[in-house]
Amino acid sequence: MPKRNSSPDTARRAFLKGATLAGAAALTTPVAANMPVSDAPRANVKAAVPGPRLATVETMPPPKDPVSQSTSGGDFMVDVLKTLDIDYLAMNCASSFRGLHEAVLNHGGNIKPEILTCPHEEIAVHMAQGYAKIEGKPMAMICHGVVGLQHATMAMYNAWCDRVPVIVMGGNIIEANKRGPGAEWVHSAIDPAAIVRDFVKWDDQPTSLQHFAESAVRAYKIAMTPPMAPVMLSLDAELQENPIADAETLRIPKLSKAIPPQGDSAALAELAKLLVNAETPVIICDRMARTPAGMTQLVELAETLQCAVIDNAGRMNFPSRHPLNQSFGRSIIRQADIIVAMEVNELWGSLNAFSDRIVRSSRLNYKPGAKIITLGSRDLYMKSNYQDFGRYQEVDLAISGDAEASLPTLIEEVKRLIDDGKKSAFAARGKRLEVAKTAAVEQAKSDATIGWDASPITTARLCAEVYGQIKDEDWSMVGTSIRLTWPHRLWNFDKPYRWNGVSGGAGIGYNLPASLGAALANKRHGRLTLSIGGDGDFMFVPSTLWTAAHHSIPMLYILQNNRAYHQEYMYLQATAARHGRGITNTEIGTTIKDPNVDYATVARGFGVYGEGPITDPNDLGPALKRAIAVVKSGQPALVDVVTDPR
Ligand SMILES: Cc1ncc(C[n+]2csc(CCOP(=O)(O)OP(=O)(O)O)c2C)c(N)n1
Ligand SMILES: [Mg+2]
Repeated sequence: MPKRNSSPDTARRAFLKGATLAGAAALTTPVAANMPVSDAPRANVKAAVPGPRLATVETMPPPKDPVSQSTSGGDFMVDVLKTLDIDYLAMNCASSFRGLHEAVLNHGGNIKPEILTCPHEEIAVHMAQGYAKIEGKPMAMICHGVVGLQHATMAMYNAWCDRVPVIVMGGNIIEANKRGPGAEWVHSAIDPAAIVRDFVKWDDQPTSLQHFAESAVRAYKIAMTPPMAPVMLSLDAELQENPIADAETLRIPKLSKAIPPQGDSAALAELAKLLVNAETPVIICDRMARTPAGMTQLVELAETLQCAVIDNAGRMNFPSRHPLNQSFGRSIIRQADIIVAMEVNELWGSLNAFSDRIVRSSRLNYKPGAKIITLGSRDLYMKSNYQDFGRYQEVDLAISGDAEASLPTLIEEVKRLIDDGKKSAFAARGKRLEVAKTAAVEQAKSDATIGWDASPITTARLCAEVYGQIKDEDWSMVGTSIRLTWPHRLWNFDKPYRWNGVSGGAGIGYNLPASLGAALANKRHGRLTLSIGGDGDFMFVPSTLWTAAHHSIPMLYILQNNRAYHQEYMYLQATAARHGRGITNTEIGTTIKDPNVDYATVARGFGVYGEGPITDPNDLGPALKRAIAVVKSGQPALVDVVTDPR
């Protein structure tokens, strides 16, 4: 990478030199090449619109001179994307955006954006989700009319619930009289974004190139303003493919990113007072750290107060081994007199215990009378249909503002209020928390030895073996299978890129492609990317491995193969038990056996190094070592580990 394509004449592509570009970064010089215009790649109408109903298209006389135009709207669109510093365009190719696709290659030189070939639109969006969380900026994806968008939807939902920016684009043919019969009709819509409008932050369907420029810049700005989220632009195929009529009037507007808002300063001062005077303050955080500074600041606040931090791990918020990290000692929430929730999406779930085993019931998990304060952008953005906001939680003070942006002021206020008396009380509190933390880590290490030599391999042994192999590398753990908490209990997550959060919408099929997107972002930093994913998750999107091999994206993917959709298997068992009918039938529809999948062979089939299935725990270390050597050489590798369910 990047893969450059040969390109047609510069003259045709340099048309925009005359366009007025105010403020935006200067246009990147189009690719120089000496290919004569007549040798430029031609559209293959047959291939672009296959199917028996297209006889009319196929029997039409070939166009007289398909290269008579010297500009295309797609070229201008590419120039707009370049000013937005978009490195990648993930896609599954399609005729509805062939104009933009061709312009990316032949006008843009397949650089900024560079095309990522994805066998499924869900892979493309999930890659963008994983990438943005490491890189701190979005990538773009483009999909085919209504059908590609339908494939993209669940991943867009995950990214939306996860508050991650993705620039989604889709091809469409707006004018009915311009659509070819068959596919171009069934793939077009008057309002393509209708299907995703509930889970994008903004969308538009530009009807001119100037409109495109303004909407693309606006879309980027909206996507990147906290709370971040995907945005969607529908692109008319004619607008992409036709010559530019008005080059001299086109203008790419300046992008000015919105500065994330701090919470109200008086409210932050009030919060500081509550925190400093509290006996047992507890901070709960989820999608708090937007940038590496977020973690540093949260550490500073917690250390200043010597208070407990519960990290729900939606981002890399707080070092896992920090003495104040009490994420696996949540009973502290029951002792808290002040609870501060930072960028916690569903606070009710953190403050209440819920059971659905017999009847659906819940109970408070915090001390009655404890003061609850929220700090975050959650209250600033809400939609009605999809219920990702969770149950209503009563709070005492709701401070609206970006938590990371508010931390410096909060820290300053807290420091101002601390005297020597407080300092020594805080130090004693910190000592107690440190003792609890040390005990929790020792307990985790001891728990991890249970069934150490068992086969199938315990998930604890798996995680311990993996950590043994990576701990001296500059590693980045970018995903885990459902409910796998061992890494956070056992490993030292101490840098902002050590962890990349979770799916957001709990839509399975996230982990493999999102991990690959994160691996792409990590590649240029030379980090060792690894991820542990469930077999069920893998089965949705196995062809992600082909993209990994095709684009040489190094990633160690460890398949936690319990030969089941085990979470659902357990739910079904609990339900059958409750209904008093026994669990003998519960493997039906919940297991991935008979036949067992040979994932290493699947990986090799996609051109990826594969190890496994590993069933003997003693084989695990050597297999991981071999796979890591492959990853360090710049290629992806998969290790299939047959584990127990947990
Ligand atoms: C798109 C989608 N389909 C189905 C589910 C329901 N579901 C939740 S967990 C799960 C099992 C996932 O299997 P795997 O990745 O192997 O993890 P395991 O539960 O075995 O640890 C399923 C199917 C879901 N969350 N999302
Ligand atoms: Mg499984």
